[in-house]
Amino acid sequence: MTPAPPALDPTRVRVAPEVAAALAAGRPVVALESTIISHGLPRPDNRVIAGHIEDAVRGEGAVPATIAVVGGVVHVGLDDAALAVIADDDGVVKVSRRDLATIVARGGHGATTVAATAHVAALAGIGVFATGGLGGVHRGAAETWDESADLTTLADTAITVVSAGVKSILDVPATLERLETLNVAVVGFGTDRFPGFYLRDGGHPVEWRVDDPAEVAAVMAARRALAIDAALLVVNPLPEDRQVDPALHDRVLVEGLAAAEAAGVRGKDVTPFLLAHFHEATGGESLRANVEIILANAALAARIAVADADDGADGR
Ligand code: PSU
Ligand code: MN
Repeated sequence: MTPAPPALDPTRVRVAPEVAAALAAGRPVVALESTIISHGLPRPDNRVIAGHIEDAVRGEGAVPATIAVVGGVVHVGLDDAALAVIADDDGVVKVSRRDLATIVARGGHGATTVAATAHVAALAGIGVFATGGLGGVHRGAAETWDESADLTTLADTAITVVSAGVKSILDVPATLERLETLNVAVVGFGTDRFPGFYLRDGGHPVEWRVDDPAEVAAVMAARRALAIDAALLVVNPLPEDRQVDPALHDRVLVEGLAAAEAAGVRGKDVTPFLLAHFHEATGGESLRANVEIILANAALAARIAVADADDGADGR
């Protein structure tokens, strides 16, 4: 179980009452990111799916805490009005960790990436976080230097993150190398292979395998005892029969990379551009997989948070 949350300035960070009560009582809480709602999923489904993600956490006995910035206040746990802003407002900015303070100072709306969400979750004392796919090293990064701040944030943020690996829109082997360099531990949940988001097997091995949430909780407890302040990444693949057809995947990937290049897309617009291309070019098949992934990750994160809270109750 995570240590008692620190006191926060409520004019800048507002922890929803249900989340605050759960944290104070040592009950399981799962943080959720909001960039997937604003920039990763199409309207109007995005708002409905956001609700389903929270339901998936509740279904396993944990409290969901979706994180976003609304009117310059970082929200840890969104009410309906705040969710409506993040899902539907055209003024919502994609906010990484470096942007957080600026958007707060300006009083703006922001959807948090994995980096920003992990930072806020750790600040609020939340130990487990679910996302779909992590950012990583982009193809061509040796020239563009385009590497997601998700990686360096996970290097110095003590949190357990559940993701379906990274998408093949990225340079997957380079991302794995960076995770190693940055001291981010990776464990495969029910797999020895690093998942490729839409694909069960992203083409590379994972060194450590776990098969049970209690095993993850045991690793979390050991990490606390050893004061390891980097993230633990739990990679959770789609079942084989739920993945996107690999041939379709490979074709759409090549087209999407070429389209991004032709359109001159750069910087933080690259990921949303490629995600939108996938959703369109697969006729909704990638969206189907994306939704299944985030629901599965939310449920697994909740089971891990429950196992971790049980450990805490045993005094570990
Ligand atoms: N990768 C995905 N889906 C996503 C994202 C990444 O497969 O929705 C989002 C996440 O919020 C992630 C962010 O933290 O994009 C990374 O963006 P960038 O590469 O600009 O750091
Ligand atoms: Mn980038």
